[in-house]
Amino acid sequence: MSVTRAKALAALVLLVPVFFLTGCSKVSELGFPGGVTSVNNEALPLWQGAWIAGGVVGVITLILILWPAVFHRPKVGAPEFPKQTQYHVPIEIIYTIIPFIIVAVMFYYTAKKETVIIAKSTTAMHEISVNGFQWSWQFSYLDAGKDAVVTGTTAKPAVLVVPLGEPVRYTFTGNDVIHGFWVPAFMISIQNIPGVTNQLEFTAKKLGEYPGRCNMHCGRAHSQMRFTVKVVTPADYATYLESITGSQA
Ligand SMILES: [Cu+2]
Repeated sequence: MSVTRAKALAALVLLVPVFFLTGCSKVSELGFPGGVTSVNNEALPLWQGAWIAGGVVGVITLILILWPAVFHRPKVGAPEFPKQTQYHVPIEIIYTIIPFIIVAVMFYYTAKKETVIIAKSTTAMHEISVNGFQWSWQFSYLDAGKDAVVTGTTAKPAVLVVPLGEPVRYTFTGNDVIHGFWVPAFMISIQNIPGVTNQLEFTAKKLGEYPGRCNMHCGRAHSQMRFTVKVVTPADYATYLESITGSQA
C-alpha cells in the first residue's frame, strides 16, 4: 500500500514540471513573449530562471509537506506524539544555508542582467524624456525640439510613440512624488523620482500597441496613470514628430 502510494505521489510531483516545461514555445516563455524589445530579450531568461527556481523549491516543499502527511499518519494505539527532533543542529544549519544560496544565486543573475540592461551606449538615435506627475505622463521628444511635448490626463492618457528597430535613450523624471514607469510587455519598470534623473536605453523590436501604467502608489488617482506605447516604423515616427512639433499636444 505504501509503495503504491509512494509511486502515485512521485508520478504526480513529476507530472507538474513536465506539464509546464513541454509543449509549444509560448509555454516555455511563461507568460512573457520574447523579442518585443532589447530589454525583453535580456530579461526573458531571468524570468524563466526565476520560475524554474521557484518551481523546484515549490516541488521540494510540496514533497516535504505531503510525505509526512501520507506516510507518517498516526497509527491506532501509537503514542500521541511521534519522536520529536527539535534543535537538530545539522538540519537547522542546512535549512539556513540553502535559502541563502538560493537568494545569492538569484541576486547574482539579477545584478548581471541589470548591468547589461542599464548600460549606456553611444548608439542611441533618439532621446525621449518621460516625466511622471500626479496623475499622468508627459513625453518630450528631445531630438524633435524642445516643444515636441505630449502631456496626458487621466481622462485622455498619453501615447508614447517609439520607432521600430532604432535605439532610444529615455530619461525618467518625477514632478511631485515617486512614480513608476512600467510597460509589462517590455519587461521594463523604472522609477520617476523627483530630483533624480534615471536613464535607460532600449530598442523596440515589434510593431504594435502596448499598455503601460504607474506601478508606484502615488496618490488618489494612481490607478488612472495609464499610457500606451505605440511602436511604429521609423518613417511613421518621423511623420509623428513633425505632427507634434510646436503643438504642445
Ligand atoms: Cu504614479
